[in-house]
Amino acid sequence: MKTTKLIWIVLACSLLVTSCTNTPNHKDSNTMEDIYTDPIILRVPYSYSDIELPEGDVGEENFMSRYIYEKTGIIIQYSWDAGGEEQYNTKIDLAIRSNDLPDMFIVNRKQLYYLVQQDMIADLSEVYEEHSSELVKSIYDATDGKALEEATIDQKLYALPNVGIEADAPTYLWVRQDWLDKLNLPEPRTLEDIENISYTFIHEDPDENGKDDTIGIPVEKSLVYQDKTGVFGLNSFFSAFHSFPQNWIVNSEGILVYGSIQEETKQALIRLAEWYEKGIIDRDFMIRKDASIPVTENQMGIIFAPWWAPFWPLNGSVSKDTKAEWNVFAVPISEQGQFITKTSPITDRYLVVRKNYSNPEVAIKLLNLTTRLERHEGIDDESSEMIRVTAQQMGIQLRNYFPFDLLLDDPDGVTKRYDTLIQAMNGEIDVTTLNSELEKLYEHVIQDTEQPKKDMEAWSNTQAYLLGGKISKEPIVMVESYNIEHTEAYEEYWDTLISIEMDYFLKIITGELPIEAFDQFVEEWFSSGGIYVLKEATQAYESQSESNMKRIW
Ligand SMILES: [Ca+2]
Repeated sequence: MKTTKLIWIVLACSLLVTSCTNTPNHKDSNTMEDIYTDPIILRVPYSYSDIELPEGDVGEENFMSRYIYEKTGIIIQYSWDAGGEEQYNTKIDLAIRSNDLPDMFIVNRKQLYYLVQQDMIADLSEVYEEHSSELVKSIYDATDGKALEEATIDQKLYALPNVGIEADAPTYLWVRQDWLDKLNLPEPRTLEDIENISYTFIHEDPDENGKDDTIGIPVEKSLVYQDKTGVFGLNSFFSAFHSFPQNWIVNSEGILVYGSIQEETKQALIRLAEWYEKGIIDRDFMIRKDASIPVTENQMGIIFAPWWAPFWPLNGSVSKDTKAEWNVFAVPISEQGQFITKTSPITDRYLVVRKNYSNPEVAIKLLNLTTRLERHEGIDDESSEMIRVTAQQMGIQLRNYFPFDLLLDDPDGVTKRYDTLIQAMNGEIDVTTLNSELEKLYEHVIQDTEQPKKDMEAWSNTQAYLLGGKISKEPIVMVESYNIEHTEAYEEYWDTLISIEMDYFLKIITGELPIEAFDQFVEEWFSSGGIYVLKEATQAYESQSESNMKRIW
């Protein structure tokens, strides 16, 4: 493909240690010179899952709100709360429909476009320029302007976007190394290798319990992840065929196409149907309530998952069976020998302020504050140290107490941590210079090396950052995926189109329909509104490339 970008992640990951260490002389950007003298009330919705507060704290009357008030003069009040992401989204949709908005809140991309269209949120262009900290600016700049561009509509910045981690894009293959060794199987590279390993695991009793109880590779019911990747998605299986279902990519002729209706996807489905028939993939994946249970029960030895799989679900496998040794591979490779992945969206969450709120700059001031805490920028003063200690005592990450869930992650964060840990282990850097987060990681690595699998948090951290960090440095061919969710036709037809697609794909995979049905699917896709979605997507893509050209010239 002409348009694919070859990104040697390896190159992007040198010279990293300095930014990971504390800079003692840095001005404490947290002691704001401009604390509001007349306190300002800010009503925010609060989304939590499993949050616990120290004794005496209730709702917004908590240590984080008191800290924010001390540092900024902003009084946080909860307009309502939601127990998790799904409920939060429903409640935000309701708030938007009834025009009863909190002062400041997080939305997804679709909600952002709608709010702008309805003129319901504030233009943050000026307050961003005026109030953003050097740190926040530098993180947005590190995305080559892409993050802010995503939140800019008609040259106005309507939101502060999050910044994701590059290492979150690929779906790797995690395999039981102890089973490979036991059965004398080579490390997987190609689709044939994976098929052979899965087949052998299923038929050769790798756990030696005398029972025929090992099953095939678990599969996510949606087959792939449209946006950010996750556990059990087959994204890398498809991309080995240069197929990108549920994604919009530019083909070798420079034309925007929908991945699901391409010939490459047909080829991938042919193979997947064969795998289903032979049991290479879990034959019960469509009726399985929770695919992580057989992983925990150690009934399977291969899963597709991102670098962070040791945090979940592999920790479950190892807690149950300490003999389990998981290894990770950047496979399957394509016929040309490349590991291919689509890009992950740089941003997918947006902090917005309702129109006519008296002080829209609070959004950027609070983001300055939370980002500084999250990044361990500068040395903590006493109250900053106190809130860290409190969160640690509760066993909950500090970020979960922030009044909004928006992180400016370091795009290179995973590989940077890997490099730093390796240097610390080799004695190449002084571990006392590490910030508290890295110090903790390093302690976990040492702990897990001395007493493997004794402490699961130490095991997860060690495996994710050493194995997952190392694999994230392997060369990857990145194929850019475009978002078209802001088009009207998308809004109107997408749900129908996706349900037609899933219906055909699942029936083809399970053999209920022959592969010839794929051509019928393509026709039906076009006639069910796909033609309009494609037309609007193409217009959006072309105007975007034009505006990109204008910027360059
Ligand atoms: Ca067995």
